[in-house]
Amino acid sequence: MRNFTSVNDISDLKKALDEAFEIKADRYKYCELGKNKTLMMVFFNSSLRTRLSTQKAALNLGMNVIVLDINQGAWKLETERGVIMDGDKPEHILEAIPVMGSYCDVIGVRSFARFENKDDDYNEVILNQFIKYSGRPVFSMEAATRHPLQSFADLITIEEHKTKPRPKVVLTWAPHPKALPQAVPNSFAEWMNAADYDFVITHPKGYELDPAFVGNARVEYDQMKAFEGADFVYAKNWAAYIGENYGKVLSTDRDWTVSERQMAVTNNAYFMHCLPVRRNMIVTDDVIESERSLVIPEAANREISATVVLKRILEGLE
Ligand code: AN0
Ligand code: CP
Repeated sequence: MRNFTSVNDISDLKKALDEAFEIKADRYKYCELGKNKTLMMVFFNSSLRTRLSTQKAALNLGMNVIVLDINQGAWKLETERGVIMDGDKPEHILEAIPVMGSYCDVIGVRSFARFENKDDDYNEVILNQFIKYSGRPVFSMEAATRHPLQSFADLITIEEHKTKPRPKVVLTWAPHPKALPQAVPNSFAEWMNAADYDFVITHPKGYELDPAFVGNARVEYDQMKAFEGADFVYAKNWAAYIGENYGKVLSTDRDWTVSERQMAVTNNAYFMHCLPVRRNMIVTDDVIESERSLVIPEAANREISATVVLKRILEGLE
C-alpha cells in the first residue's frame, strides 16, 4: 500500500481484519519491519488518541517517530498558491512539505475541514498536497472528509462484539455547541457500507451528509424509530453539509442526546463514540458509563488499526 486515505485503499477488508486480529494477539510480531525507518506525524489540529496510538503503532513496528505540531512552535504556513506573503505566515506549505519529506520515510497528516471553502475541504487540498509534494507515502490521521484510522478501529470493535453476521448499526447525530467536521460520520458510513452491515443513519432535517458517503444506508429522521432493534449505536455530532449551511450549527436540541430513553428500544445495543466526547450533550453519563459502552476498547483498537496500516505501508516501501 502506498497511501492510506480511505477504505478504498484497503482492497481486502476481510484480510485486513484478519491482520488486525493477528496483530492484536501479538502486537510486536513485525517489530523488525520498521527498523531504520522514520515516521513523521504532522498535526494541524489537536489530538490525544491519534497522536498516542499512531506513535505506539510505529514503535510496535520498530520505527522511529518525529512529531510536528504546526500551530505550536513551527512557522505558520501559507497554503494558497499565488498569495503575496506579506501577512503573518512566514513559510509556504509548498516548501515545507518536501522539506518534511526529506527527513522521513512515511508521513501521517491531521488536517480538519476548515469550513472556509467547501470545495477545498471536499477536494482534500491539504492532504493531497502532502501526497503530491512530499515524495513519501502519506496516511490520513483525520483529514477534511474522512478519518479512516478511526473507522477501521470502529470496524474491528464491532467485529469483536457482534453476535450475528449482519448486525444493525445506527449512526446518530447528537448535539454539540461547536461546528464539527463531517469526517468521522462520512468515514464511518463508508466503512459500514463496505462491511455490508444493516446500516441506518439518523439526524435532524438539514444534517444530510454527502450522498457519496451515505451510499446504501437507510436514512431515518425519527431517532427513536432508527434505534429500534439496533445492535450498535454510534453517536457523533457534525455540522451541516448541504448547501449554504455548510459548516453551520443548525440545532443543539438535547432531545437527540443519547440516553437510556433511546437505548431502551434497542436490542441491548452497544454504545460507541470516537472520543473526545462532551458528556450530557452527546451522551448521558449513565450510557457512557454502562457496561454496554465500548468507547474505551474502541480507542484501544486505534493502536491496532494504525499498526496494520503502517505495516502495509512499510511492506510497500521500495
Ligand atoms: C473532532 C471531529 O469531530 O472531527 C475529532 C474527532 C476525532 N472532534 C472535535 O474537534 C471535538
Ligand atoms: N478519536 C480521535 O481521533 O481522537 P483524537 O482527536 O484525540 O486523536
